[in-house]
Amino acid sequence: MTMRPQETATRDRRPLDGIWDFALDPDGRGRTDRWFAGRLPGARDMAVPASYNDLVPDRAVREHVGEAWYQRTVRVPRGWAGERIVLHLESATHRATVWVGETEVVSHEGGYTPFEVDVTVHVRPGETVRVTVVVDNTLTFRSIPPGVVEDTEDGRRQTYWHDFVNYAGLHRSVWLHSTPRDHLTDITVVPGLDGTTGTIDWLVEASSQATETVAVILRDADGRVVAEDDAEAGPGGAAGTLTVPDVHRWAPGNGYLYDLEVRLIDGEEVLDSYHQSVGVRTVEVRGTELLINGEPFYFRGFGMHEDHDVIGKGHSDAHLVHDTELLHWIGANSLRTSHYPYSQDVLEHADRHGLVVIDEVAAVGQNMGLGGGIFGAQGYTTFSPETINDESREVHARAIRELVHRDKNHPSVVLWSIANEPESDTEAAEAYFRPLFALTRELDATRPVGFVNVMLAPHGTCRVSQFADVLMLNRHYGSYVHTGELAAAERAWTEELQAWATDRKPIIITEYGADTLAGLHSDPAEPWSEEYQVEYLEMNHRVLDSIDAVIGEHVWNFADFATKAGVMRVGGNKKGAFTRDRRPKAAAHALRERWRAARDRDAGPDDDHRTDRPAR
Ligand code: GCB
Repeated sequence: MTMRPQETATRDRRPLDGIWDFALDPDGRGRTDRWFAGRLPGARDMAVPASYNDLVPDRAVREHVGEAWYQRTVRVPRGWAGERIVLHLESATHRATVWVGETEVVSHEGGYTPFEVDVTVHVRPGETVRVTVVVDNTLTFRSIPPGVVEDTEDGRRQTYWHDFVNYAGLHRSVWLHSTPRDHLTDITVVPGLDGTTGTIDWLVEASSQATETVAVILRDADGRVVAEDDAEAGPGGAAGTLTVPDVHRWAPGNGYLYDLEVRLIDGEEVLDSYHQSVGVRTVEVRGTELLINGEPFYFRGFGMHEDHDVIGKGHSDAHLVHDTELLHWIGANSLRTSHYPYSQDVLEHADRHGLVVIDEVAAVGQNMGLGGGIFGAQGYTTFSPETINDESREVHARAIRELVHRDKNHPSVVLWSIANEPESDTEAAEAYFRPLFALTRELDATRPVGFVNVMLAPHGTCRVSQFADVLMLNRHYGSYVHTGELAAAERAWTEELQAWATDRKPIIITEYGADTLAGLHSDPAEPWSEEYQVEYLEMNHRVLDSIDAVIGEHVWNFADFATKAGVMRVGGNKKGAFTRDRRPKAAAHALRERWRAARDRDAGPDDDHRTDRPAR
C-alpha cells in the first residue's frame, strides 16, 4: 500500500516523467536476455506519461500484445543521504516488473493503481542508477479486466470484451522520492457532521511505534489552525477525533478543503510530516435517496474515459483542466470513472471543484453475452473453473482493496462501483459477487456500494442487485434496441424503470447514449445525426423525470473515444456529447440547457466551482 509522494518538511520527490528508452518485446525475450542489464536493444523514444500505442505510426506498436520495456537513468539527489528512497509508479498497465540496476525490485498486477518499492539499498545519493520497467498489456481470465490471447497464423491476438482500446504503458507519473527512515505509512480520515460542527476521525500508521507520537494540525483554506490533536502511536496506529465548530462543509459545487498536517514525533523531533486534504461531508443512503450532508443529491454528468488523441490513457493536466471546465460549462455536478480508477490528479481535482465521483474498479467485460457494446455470444461461459473463477475473484478483490485504499480520503468519492455490466443473472454471478460486496463494505463502512447492471439482466432477473445500496443501470433504449423508434423505446424504458422502482432503492442511470457523428444532420431525426441524439436525450429525460427513485443521469459518454475497430464503430465510439477533441455536438448544448437550469435551481448561496481552494 502506498501514500502519494509529496514534498513536505521531511519528504522530497523527483518526477521521472519525460522521454524514456522504449522497446517492444514481441517474442518475450527481454527477461531471459536480461534487457535490464544494459541499454534496451533497438531502443526508441517514448513519452511518460502516455499510452505507447498511438505515439508511433506502426501497427506493431498499436496492436502489440505482450511485454514492452521502458528504461532511463536517474541521478539520486545528493541531499537524500540517510533517507529512505522509494520508487513509486502511479500506474503501469496492466502489470509490471521493475529493476533498479540489475536487481529486480518489484512486480505489480493491475493497470490503474499505484505501487512502490523501497530502493534505498540499491541506490547511492549523488549517483545515477538505471531504472527499467517492463509492462505487459496481456489480458487473461486472471486479470481485471479479463481477456483471452490466442496464437493465430498472424501472431498473437488479444480478445477482450470491453468497449475501449486496450491502451497500455506508463500512463501516469513515475517518482523517485524520499521519506525519513521512521515514516508515516497510512492516513485515514473519516469526516462527520453534528449540526454545524464537523468531526474528523483520524487514524495514522507509522513504520515503527517506538516512543513515537502522532500530532495532527487542521488548517482551513486560509491557513488558520482550527483544530489540533495528538496520540501515542500503538500497534494499531494512533487515532483521535478533531472537532471543528462552524465547519465549512465540502458540498457538491463547493469543494472546500481543510489541510490536515500529520506529524510523526519523537520527543521534540518531527520525524516525518505529510499533508492530507480533508473535505467535511457525509454520505448516506436513505430510502430511495442518496444524501450528501443530509440533502438529497441528484447526479448530473457523464460516464467518462481517460482517452485523448495521441496520448491515449496518459494523464495530462491540460486535458484535466479543460475537461473540468467543460463539465462546469455544461452544468454537470458529477462523473463516473468508467471503467477503471482514474489518475489521482482527477480525484484531487474533483475534491477541489466540488465534483461528485462514482469510483469504479477496472472490472469491465465480465460478460460473455456482450462484446464491445455489441450483443452476441462470445463462445465462453463467463463464470466457470476455466474462465472467470475463484482466482480471478482474488485478483478482483485485490483491485478493490487497492482502489479503496488509494481513494478512501477523497470527499468527492461518494459511491464505489465494483464492476461494470458483468453477467449478473446467474447463480454463478451471485456467488462471485456476494463476497466482493462484503469485502468492499468491510474496507469502507462509510460509503454505499454498487455495481453497474447491464440491459441483458433486467429487473426480476438480476441476482446481484440485491447486494447493492444504489442501483446503477446502463440502458440504451432507442439506440441499441428500438433503434430509431423513440416512441417504442420510451414505452419499453418506462416499463422497465417502473419495475426497478419497486425495489425501493435509489436508481442512477449510469449510461444512456446514442452514437452520433458530429456534423451529420437530418430532419426528421435519424440515428447517428446530431438531431437524433438530442431527441434521444429528451425522450430519456421524460422517462427519468417520471420516476421518483431516479437520483441521477449520467449520459454515455462525455466525449467520443477510441475503441477497437468493429462494424458498429466508426473511428471509435461516437456517443460523446463532445467529440474526441472536445467540440460540442448539438447534444452538449441541449444538456447544458437542462443541467444549468437544474444547477441554478439547486444552487446554494456559495456554490462556485472556482473558489474555496486551499493554497497548494
Ligand atoms: C455499455 C458499456 C460501455 C460501452 C457502451 C456502448 O453499456 O458499459 O463501455 O461503451 O455500452 O456504447 O456500447
